[in-house]
Amino acid sequence: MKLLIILVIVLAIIAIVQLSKVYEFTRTLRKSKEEEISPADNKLNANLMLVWMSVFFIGTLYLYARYGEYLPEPASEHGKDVDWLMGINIWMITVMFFIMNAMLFLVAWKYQYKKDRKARFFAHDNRLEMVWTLIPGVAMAFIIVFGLITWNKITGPASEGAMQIELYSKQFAWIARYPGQDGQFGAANYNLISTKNEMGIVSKELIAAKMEELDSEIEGLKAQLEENKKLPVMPESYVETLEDKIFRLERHKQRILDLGEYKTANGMSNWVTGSDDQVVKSELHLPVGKEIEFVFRSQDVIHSAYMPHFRAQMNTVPGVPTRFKMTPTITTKEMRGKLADDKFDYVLLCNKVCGNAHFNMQMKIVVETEEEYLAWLEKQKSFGGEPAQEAAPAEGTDAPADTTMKAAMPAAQASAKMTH
Ligand SMILES: [Cu+2]
Repeated sequence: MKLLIILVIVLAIIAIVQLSKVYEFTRTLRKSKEEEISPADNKLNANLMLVWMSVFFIGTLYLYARYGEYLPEPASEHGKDVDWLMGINIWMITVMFFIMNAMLFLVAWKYQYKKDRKARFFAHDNRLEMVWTLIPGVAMAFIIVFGLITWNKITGPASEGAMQIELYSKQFAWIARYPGQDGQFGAANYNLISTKNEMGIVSKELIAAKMEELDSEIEGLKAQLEENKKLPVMPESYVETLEDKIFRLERHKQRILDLGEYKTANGMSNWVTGSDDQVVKSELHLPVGKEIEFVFRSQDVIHSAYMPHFRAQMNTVPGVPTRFKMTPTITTKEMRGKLADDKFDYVLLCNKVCGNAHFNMQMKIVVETEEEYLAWLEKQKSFGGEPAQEAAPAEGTDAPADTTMKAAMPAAQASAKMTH
């Protein structure tokens, strides 16, 4: 098959070469020069400009009609502003597109070569300069000013009663965290990240667990070194690697101990506020009509939280928390009705090519009434593995911070004393 295609291509090239030779030969017979173009050819080319312009414009309009509306109406308050801005931008671009291209083709058609025509020459025209400086200038200023107003609305400080949800990104999944009954996220630190604590949440249990994990790893390595002392079989470089590993693990432990404890805004220890946080991996539930402040963190690379139906997007950057706020206005149920599609679901996507499973980094979003949302939230487990209500610490906990700490991690502290 391949051979056949190659054969066809080669034959076609030979045919074209032969045809052009025939053409050249007839021209020498007619004694016309190559650079001379007949008026008929000229006219044909000029008219083809008009034909091509029409095809181009009709094609563009068809694409607008076919793909112009690829998203349903915005399902968030600020989404209307974003759509309005987008609409204005598209209108401006479209009008300019048609004017510029019409000029391009019409000028080529109107000023086709005529023997007696002479071109007018002028070096400068102030009015023209004004027109093509002022119009784009004003249009740009308009777009930037209104764009910034909308941007500030989305990223400005959230109002008093706004609820917070943290979205945590990692290759290749989203994790949502709700702050629990105390309304505050527990502290998080990358030193605590493990397979059991993907978000690196700081709590007494999680610190103790991580310390235990590091201790057992160190013990294992030390045992290997002891064995080698009795019967030296390891190469020198491997011994050095193991010693270096132990040094790093000890340093990791020290960093966890250095995390420090402090009282948060409502007087609770930062070791404790995390224990009632609710971590959800399957679905992101949002109450309709309520302002939500999203806080974004990333574990590994830059991802981008994209919620197309809410016209919302924000990069998630390792080490730099980002945020925006939005108010959902249409529940999933209502949107299903509007679209006459009972399988419709809102979705959170990753919009930054972040690795080989990027395409599948998504999470279903469910927008529901406040009652439905609260009923769902109650069923979600707190980080300690308990239902939220039971795990919630007593209100206004004034437990002295250091006792919490000691009770929390006897094992951790004991091992810390041993090694430092
Ligand atoms: Cu991603």
